[in-house]
Amino acid sequence: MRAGIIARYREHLALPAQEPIITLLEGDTPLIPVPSLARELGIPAELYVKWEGANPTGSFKDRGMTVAVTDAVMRGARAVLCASTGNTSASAAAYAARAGVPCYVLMPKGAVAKGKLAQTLMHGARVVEVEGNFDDALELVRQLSAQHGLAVVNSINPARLEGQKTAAFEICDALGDAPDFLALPVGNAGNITAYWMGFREYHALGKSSRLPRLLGFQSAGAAPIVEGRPIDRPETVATAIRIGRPASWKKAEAARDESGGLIDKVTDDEILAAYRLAARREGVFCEPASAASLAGVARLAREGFFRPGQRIVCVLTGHGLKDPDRATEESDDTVVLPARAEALAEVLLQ
Ligand code: AN7
Repeated sequence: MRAGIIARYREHLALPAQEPIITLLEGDTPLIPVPSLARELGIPAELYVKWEGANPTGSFKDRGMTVAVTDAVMRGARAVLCASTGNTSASAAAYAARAGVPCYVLMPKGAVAKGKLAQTLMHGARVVEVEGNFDDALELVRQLSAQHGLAVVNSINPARLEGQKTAAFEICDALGDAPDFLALPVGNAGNITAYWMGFREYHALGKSSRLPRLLGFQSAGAAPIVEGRPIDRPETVATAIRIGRPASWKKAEAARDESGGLIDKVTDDEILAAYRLAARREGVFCEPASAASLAGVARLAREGFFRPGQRIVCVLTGHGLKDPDRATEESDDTVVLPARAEALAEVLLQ
């Protein structure tokens, strides 16, 4: 039975005992072995995906949002506020609806996938499209919250990272230990920070015998950490990680260095190839940003990076249904036929 991450991991969360807990029974997502994908990508190691699209609003953000919104309600927040490329806002809007508090969202104008916008609006958030990018929107959020006492639920809120670290616990619980490598997309860099917190904490408690090396991947057109400088006009098909000034930049570098890992970039073409492959070979339909983790691992595999016997977990951070435009663009057209059996057989069975 799903219990939600607060009930399940309460003793590990820096959260005072409190009611009510605002939850949609997030977490407990599947860790799926993907041997066909491993074969196809020439990976000699065991490959798994952590399927975060199985969360209530279809992304990993729900793990952080249950803690952040519970905390905001406890503090008597008037409303919650976030900047978002779409998944944070979908999650914030859902948890705010459940808590009965207003949700205000600043989005980069015209740059959010349709499914995410639909979710955010459907849950009743007040959405403002900012004439700028995500980084501009987050800067506005910082200014606004300071002046008006609103609860910011972006990952600059430590409660978000507390919740998101539970994904690392689940992976260790499922495998019986930490994997050799954990690969994930990097945008605002909150998630890589949270995973590293989670793995370190489990290790310190003796619940795992070792620590994984973290492999973070940014889009080539939005790779500030890789380039070592902020990107003023980030561009990528992976709109979720179209971020030029990650808030947790330094913490992501620390996670990379302390774990002996790396943060690299992958091109849009590599991302889209991995996106299609996961859907077609394994039945796992993630969004483009999520496929950056697979694309990065595919690249490293080509360079002979992995060894037999190792275990790699790729975090698939969000569901493919969030970006229906990209999905249809990357797929074949449908066939239109008159409603007659002969015509059908001719097309399908030739
Ligand atoms: C699917 O929703 O920043 O490095 O505003 O939606 O922790 O930022 C989303 C980020 C990866 C990057 N995969 O995680 C937002 C937002 C998906 C995402 C990331 C995001 P971070």
